[in-house]
Amino acid sequence: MATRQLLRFLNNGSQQALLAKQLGAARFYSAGSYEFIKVEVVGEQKNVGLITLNRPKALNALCNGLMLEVNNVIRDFESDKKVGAIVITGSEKAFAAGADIKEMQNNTYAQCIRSNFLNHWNGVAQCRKPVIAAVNGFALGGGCELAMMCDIIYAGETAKFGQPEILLGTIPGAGGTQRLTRYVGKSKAMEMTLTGNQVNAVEAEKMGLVSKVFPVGSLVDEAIKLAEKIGKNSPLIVALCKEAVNTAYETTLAEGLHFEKRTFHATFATKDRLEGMTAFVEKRAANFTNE
Ligand code: DAK
Repeated sequence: MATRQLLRFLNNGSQQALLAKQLGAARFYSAGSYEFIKVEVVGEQKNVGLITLNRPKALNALCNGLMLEVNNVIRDFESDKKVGAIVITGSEKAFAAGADIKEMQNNTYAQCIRSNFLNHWNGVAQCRKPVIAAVNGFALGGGCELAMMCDIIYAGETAKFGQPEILLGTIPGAGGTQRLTRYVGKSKAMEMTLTGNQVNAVEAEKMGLVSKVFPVGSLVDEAIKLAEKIGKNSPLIVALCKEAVNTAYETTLAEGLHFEKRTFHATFATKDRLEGMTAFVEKRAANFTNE
C-alpha cells in the first residue's frame, strides 16, 4: 500500500504522525487526519503551517490528545523545509478555554508526580521556527499559556485573556505565573492570577501581551500574512534571531548582549548574510538559500 494510503487508513492523528515519521514521510498533513486539530499548509508560497484547535464542544479545552497532536505537528512543521513560520488559532468563540478540567478533576498529587502530569506541554515553546498565536474569543488558563508560548500574539477584537486557575483552587502550571509576569510586569500579573480577572484585546495590547488587534474576521489572514513575511527571510537567520530574543528572558543583560554580539558575528559564516548585503548593494531582492 502506498504510504499516503496507509496513513489515511489510520484515523488517529498521533498514530499517523508516528507512522509518517517512521516511513520518512514527515510532511504528510491531511485535513481529516487529526481528532482535535486541523492542519494545513497555507499562504501564496505554501510556506505557512496553520494549526486550528478544533474541539468546539469543549471550547477547545486542551485535553491530553489535543496537546499531543499539536506537538507532533509542530515537530513535523519544524522538519519541513518549505514551512517558514507557523500560526496557531482556534475558533471565533475560543482560542482555548484552558487545560481540560474534566480530565484532571480527580487526579491526585501522587498521580501527578508519577506521570509528570502535563510535562509534554512544552512543544510549542521549544519550536525553533517562529510561531504566531491568532487569538479570537477566550484564551484562559492553559489557553493563555499556550498563546504565551508562541513568539507573537495577534488578537481579534473579542479576545479575552485570563488565568482563572485561582478560582479552581489551583495555580497556573504552564507559564501563567512566569511568562505572564515577564510580558506584563508584576502588578498586572498578580492582579490577573490572584483574581482570575480577564482582560480584553485592547487592554492586552496596552499591556504588551498582544502585539496587534484586528477585526475578528480578518485575524487569521493577518497572522498568515505576518508568517508569510517572516517566511521570506532566511530560515537560518530567523532561527538565530528567535534564539537571541528568547535569550533575553534567560540571562542577565550583559550575558544577553554578549550572546547577541557573538550570534551577529556568526551570521557572517553564512551565505545568506552575504547574499542579503550583496542584494542591498545591487538594489535587488535577496535570494536566500538557507545556507
Ligand atoms: N475544561 C473542560 N471543559 C471545558 C473547559 C475546560 N477548561 N472550558 C469549557 N469547557 C466545556 C464546558 O464544560 C461546556 O461543556 P458541557 O458542560 O456543555 O459538556 C462547554 O465547554 C461550554 O462551556 P460553557 O457552557 O461553560 O460556556 P460559556 O460560554 O458559558 O462559558 C467560559 C465560557 C470559557 C467562561 C467557561 O466555559 C469557563 O469558565 N471555562 C473554564 C475556564 C478555566 O477555568 N480555564 C482554566 C482551566 S485550568 C500544566 C499545563 C496547563 C495547565 C496546568 C498545568 N502543566 C504543564 C503542568 C492549565 C490549567 C488550566 O488551564
